[in-house]
Amino acid sequence: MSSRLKKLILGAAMLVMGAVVIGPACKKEGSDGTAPSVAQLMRARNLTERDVSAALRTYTPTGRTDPYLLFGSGGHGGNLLVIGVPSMRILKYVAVFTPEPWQGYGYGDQTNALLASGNRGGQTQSWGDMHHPALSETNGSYDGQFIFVGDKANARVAVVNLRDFVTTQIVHTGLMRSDHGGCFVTPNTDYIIESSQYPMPLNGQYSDLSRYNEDYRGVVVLWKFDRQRGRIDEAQSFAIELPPYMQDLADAGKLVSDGWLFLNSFNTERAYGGNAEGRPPLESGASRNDTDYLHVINWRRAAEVASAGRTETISGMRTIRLQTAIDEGLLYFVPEPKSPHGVDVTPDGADLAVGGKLDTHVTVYSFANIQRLINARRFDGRDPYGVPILPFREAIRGQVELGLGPLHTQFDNQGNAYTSLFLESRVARWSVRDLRLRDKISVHYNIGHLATVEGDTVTPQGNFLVAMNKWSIDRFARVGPLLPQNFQLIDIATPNMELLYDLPIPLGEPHYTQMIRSSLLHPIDVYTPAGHDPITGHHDPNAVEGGRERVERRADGVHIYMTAVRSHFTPDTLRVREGEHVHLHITNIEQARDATHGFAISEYNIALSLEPGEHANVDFVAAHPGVFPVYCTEFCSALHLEMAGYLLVEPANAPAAAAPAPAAAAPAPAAAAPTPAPAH
Ligand code: K7E
Ligand code: CUA
Repeated sequence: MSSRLKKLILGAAMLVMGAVVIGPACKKEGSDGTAPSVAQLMRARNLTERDVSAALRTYTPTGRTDPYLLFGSGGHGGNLLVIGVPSMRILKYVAVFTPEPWQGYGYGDQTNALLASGNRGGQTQSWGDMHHPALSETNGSYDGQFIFVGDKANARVAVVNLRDFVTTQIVHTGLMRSDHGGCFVTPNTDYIIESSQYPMPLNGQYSDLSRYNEDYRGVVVLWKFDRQRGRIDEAQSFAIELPPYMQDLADAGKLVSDGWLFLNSFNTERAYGGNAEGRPPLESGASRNDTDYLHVINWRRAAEVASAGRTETISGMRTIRLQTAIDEGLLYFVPEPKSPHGVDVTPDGADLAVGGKLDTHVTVYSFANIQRLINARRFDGRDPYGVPILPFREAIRGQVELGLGPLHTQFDNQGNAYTSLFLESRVARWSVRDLRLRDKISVHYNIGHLATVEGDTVTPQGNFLVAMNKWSIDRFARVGPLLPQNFQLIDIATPNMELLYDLPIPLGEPHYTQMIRSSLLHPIDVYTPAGHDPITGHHDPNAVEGGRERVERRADGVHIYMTAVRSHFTPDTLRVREGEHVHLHITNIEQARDATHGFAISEYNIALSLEPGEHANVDFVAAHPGVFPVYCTEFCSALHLEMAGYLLVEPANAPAAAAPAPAAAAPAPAAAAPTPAPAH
C-alpha cells in the first residue's frame, strides 16, 4: 500500500472514529446548531468508509488548486475542456472550432476572421468534431507551451497557445475532408501530424465510388510547427499519399523509435457501403478480413524526400506520391488484428501497443523487430498498391489477452499499461515487461479513451487515471433522453485501482484527453502592456491608451478608438450613420488580474470579452438605424450596470443638421493627460 493511501485511510479512519465517539452524545443530529459529525453524515447520506476515503482523495478546499490539468477534446461541441484533477472541477472551455460567447469568440472581433480561416468549400463551419488534443513536447515530455487539436468533421488542426489559453490558428488542406489520426506531435514538436479517416480523391474532385480503388486515397499530413512564432508553417508542411484504407489512430515514435510514426487502419477490404445499392453495409464489408495494416512510416526520411523536391503539389500541398513513398522506403505495413483502434508507443519507445476492437488481445509490436525486418527486407508480400508487408509473427513481441474490445492504452511510471475495454466497460492494467494482465476495474459505461498523468510521454507520472465513458445510463439524475458522458477518476496509486469520482460532461462527446502537471504551465494573468492582440501575440497597432480615445472618419468608414476601464467605456456614445462601415478599436486598459470587461451591442450580434490589457477590433456595417444599448457583460464592479452607453445609428435620410460635431463624440486628444509610451 502506498504511503499516500495509508495516510489518507488513516485520516479517514480517525475522522470516522472521532465521529463514532462524539456521535452518540449528539442526540438530534445537527439540530443543536453544531455541524453534524462525519459518522452522522455517513449515516445520513448512506456512505461507506470507502466513499469517505474516495471523497478525501478528491476534495479540494477553497483556495487550493489542482496538481494536474486534464485537457479534453469537446467532441462535436468543437471546443476544448480544461479540468482540474483530482478535484474534477471544470475550469475552462477554450473556444476553438465553435463560436463561444463567454470568450467573445466569433461575435464581432478579430476572432471572426480566425474562425473564418477554418471555413471550407466557401461554407461557414460553425462547429467541429474535436477528437485528439496534443500537448507540445520537448524531448518527448510535455512542455506546457501549446496544445493542438484536430477536427474530424472538417479535417482541420488548430493551435492553442497555453500562454493565455487562446486559439491562434486553424489550418486545413484540400487533400482530405475528414481526419482522425491526429493531432499528435513528434517528440520535439517539429511536426503536428494529421491523417485522413475516410478516403477521397486527393484533388478534392468528384469521382464515383465505383472508382474507389483507383481514385480514392488516404493521406497523412506533417504540419511544420514554428515554435518561435507559435504557428504552423503551411509552406514547410507536406503530405504522404496512402492507399484507400481508413487510417485511424496514430502515435509518434520516441527515444529509440524517434523519427518514425505509426498509424492504424481498418477497412483494408476497401468497402464503401451501398446497402441500398446491393452492396454490403460498410460495417460488415469492412470487417471481413482477419487483419488490417499498421502503417509504419519513416517521417524523418520523408522530410528529407520532401525537401529534396520529390513531391507533387496536390490541392496546394507538397505531396509524396505513394509510389515514391514505397521506392524511398518510407512506408511499410504490418498486419494487425481485426478492426484495430489505438496504437500507443511505450514510454521507452521500444514497443507499440495496438488494441483490436474485435479481438480480445492487445498486440505488442517490437520496434527493434520491425527495424530488423525492414533492414533485412523480409517482406510477406505486398498490398495491392505495392506497399511491403512485414511478417506479423516476427514483428510482435507478444499479445496480452485483456478482454472484450480493447481500444486505447496509457502508461504509468511503474511499468504498467492501462487499456480501455469498450465492450467490457473495464480498464485493464497489465505489465509491459512480462505482458501479463494484473487487474481490472469496472467503469460506467462503454469507455473510449483513458488518460493517465503524462501517460503518452517518455515521463509518465502515474497516480491518477481518467476513464472517458461514452454512456452514463444510470449514473446521474435523469435529464431526458440525451445524457451526458461520464469522466471517471480512478486512483491508480493504490494496490487495486479505485474509482473515486464521476464527472458528467454535458456537451459534445469527448474522445481523447491528456493530463499534465499544472506546474509545467506558466500562463499569464494580464496582457502587459495593455493593447495586446491575443491572436497575433503582438501589441495591436490600433491599441488605445487612456486619454487618446478619438473618432476618425476615413475612406473606409468611421474608426472609433475606445478604452474600457472600471466602470465606463470612452467614448460611451457611439454616433454613426446608417450604412456606415464602423470600426471599433477597444482596449481594456486594466492591469488588474481578473478585471475582464465584456462589450455587447444589442441586436448587432456583437459580444466581446476583453481580458485585462486585451485589445479588440470590431468591424460591422451599421445597417439598422435606431438606438442600441451598449453595455459591459461582466459584473466587473459595483458600478458595472452603469458601464454602458449607446450606439446611435442615425437614419440615412435624416437632415444633416441633426449630426453632431465630431468633438462631441469623444474628448479631444489635446485635453487628455499625456500617457507614457508602452514599455515592451
Ligand atoms: Cu473516439 Cu481516439 Cu476519435 Cu477512440 S477515438 S474512443
Ligand atoms: Cu465592465 Cu462590467
